[in-house]
Amino acid sequence: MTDILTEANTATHTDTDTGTGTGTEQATAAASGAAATERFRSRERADGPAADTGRVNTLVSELLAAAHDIIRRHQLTYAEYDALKAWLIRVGEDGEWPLFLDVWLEHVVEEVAHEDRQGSKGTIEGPYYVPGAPSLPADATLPMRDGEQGTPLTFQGQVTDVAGKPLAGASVEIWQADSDGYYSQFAPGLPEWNLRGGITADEEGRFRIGTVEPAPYRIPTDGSCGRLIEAAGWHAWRPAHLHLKVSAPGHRLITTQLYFRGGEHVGDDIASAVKPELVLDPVPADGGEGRTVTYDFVLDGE
Ligand code: MBD
Ligand code: FE
Repeated sequence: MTDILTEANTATHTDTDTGTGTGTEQATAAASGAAATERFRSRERADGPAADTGRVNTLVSELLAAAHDIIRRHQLTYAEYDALKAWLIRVGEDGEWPLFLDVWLEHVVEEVAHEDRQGSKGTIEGPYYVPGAPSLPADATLPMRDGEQGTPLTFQGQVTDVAGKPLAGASVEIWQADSDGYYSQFAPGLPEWNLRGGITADEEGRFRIGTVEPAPYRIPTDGSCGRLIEAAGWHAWRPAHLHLKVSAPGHRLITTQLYFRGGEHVGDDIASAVKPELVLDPVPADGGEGRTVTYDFVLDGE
């Protein structure tokens, strides 16, 4: 079967495409997919209600009816049906279900889940969060390699409630890609907790985190999501971003991401996860190297 969506893709996400790289091993879609699938299976969601099995009939019936409608309107052929089947099988083999779902569906789930919030905006979590990162004090530097590449960034701010009351001891968890666009635990050659940390804010809810600016993230080109992107003629990029989970007892946890004004793909994120409120404006650091930015978080009450 000639397969428009599953033929081997010769382009790989290698060190040479992205700069200095993570070492001799190459990052592959299947390896990062397998890690993301494992991570998803062992995760527990700390926020939101449990799933309601009473909705399965309605939701799945409507999803299938939408698919039937597309098949009729576009006169789907057997060759296309077979390509779809082969591709769906490959997504599972590559472990890319977490990536596929988080890139193309999660943004709408997040929009629905959080439309009633008054406080800071959230956005999608994506496939690369790992709980249990090293605990850090309110003024700290994220774990990183000696000579970690990338523009140094000081990310600081305060966590308050919707009335502006500081939330003492709030938790600010951060995870991000490095300056080559790789996440620790999902690409080879990186220290386990590189650029991941759990900060406890001070008595006034303030924090100051030393890190480096991440690079934009490219969906692996050698897996099934990459094949889909190529066949559809889309681009494979997410803008550079910091991921955060901000929480305090008695308040709703926010999962969010922050982007950099003027950065590549801030205007056309493949994961549709940019909101205007989430774009940072860093300024050159006072008398130091790199840049500084202040961003405050407002948490809704429970
Ligand atoms: C990412 O880094 C990410 O944040 C999302 C949502 C999807 C793929 C890669
Ligand atoms: Fe990300």
